[in-house]
Amino acid sequence: MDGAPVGRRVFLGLLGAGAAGILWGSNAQRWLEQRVGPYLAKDGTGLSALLPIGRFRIYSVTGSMPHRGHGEYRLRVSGLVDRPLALSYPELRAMPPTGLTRDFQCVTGWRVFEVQWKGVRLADVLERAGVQESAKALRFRSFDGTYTESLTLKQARRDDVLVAYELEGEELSDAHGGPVRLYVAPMYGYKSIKWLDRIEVTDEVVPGYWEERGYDVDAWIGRSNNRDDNAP
Ligand SMILES: Nc1nc2c(c(=O)[nH]1)N[C@H]1C(S)=C(S)[C@@H](COP(=O)(O)O)O[C@H]1N2
Ligand SMILES: [Mo]
Repeated sequence: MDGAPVGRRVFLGLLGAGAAGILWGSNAQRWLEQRVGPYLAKDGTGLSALLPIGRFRIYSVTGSMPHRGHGEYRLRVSGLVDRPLALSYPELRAMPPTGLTRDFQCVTGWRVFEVQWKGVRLADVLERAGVQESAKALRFRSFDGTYTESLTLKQARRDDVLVAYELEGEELSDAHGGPVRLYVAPMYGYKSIKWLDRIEVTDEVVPGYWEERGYDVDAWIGRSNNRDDNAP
């Protein structure tokens, strides 16, 4: 854990700043996310960090806020592929974009209505890498060094699964997992890994960070984790 420890006073200060940000509008929101994001508060468990910024809560299991600039960013695709990739940010941007507007739901109960996402379809990235016959699943890694996620190949090829670089019409902030994160629209938020670093194409599903801690690997909204009450 290399996040800065946050004292109660600072935390309350951030809450106040967050509330003010809502009043100032989206520019202030963005400023807040970039500037005060590194001082994320840890909750009682020490596992997750959250702050009410904008309409989202900001989660980071490491309690830190990794940063990678557009210039140095690469999305690596390796494993059971014909052409391993290291896609730069401009290369991703040059691929055909897809926009999606959907509710964003965390399995713990909070929900953000009608969030606008933009990115490239994960299916297109996989197509570019040339997935081999024996492949069955994907393993995702974050440059926070800890978080992982998984999808079956069938899930990954859905039209509503994006390698996302924009949120609400703006480049993804560090807080929301920029410059590039996964966005798995039909599943709970924990599948949407932030600070996406690497995709490994594998022959079996390897459960991700929260899945090793009890959450369902198939995280369909409304159909998993005994949360049918949240069905859309
Ligand atoms: N790397 C990383 N990705 C992550 C998480 C995390 O802690 N670390 N939390 C997940 C969970 S549980 C949710 S609900 C969403 C929250 O996205 P947000 O922080 O942009 O609101 O990110 C998901 N992706
Ligand atoms: Mo979540």
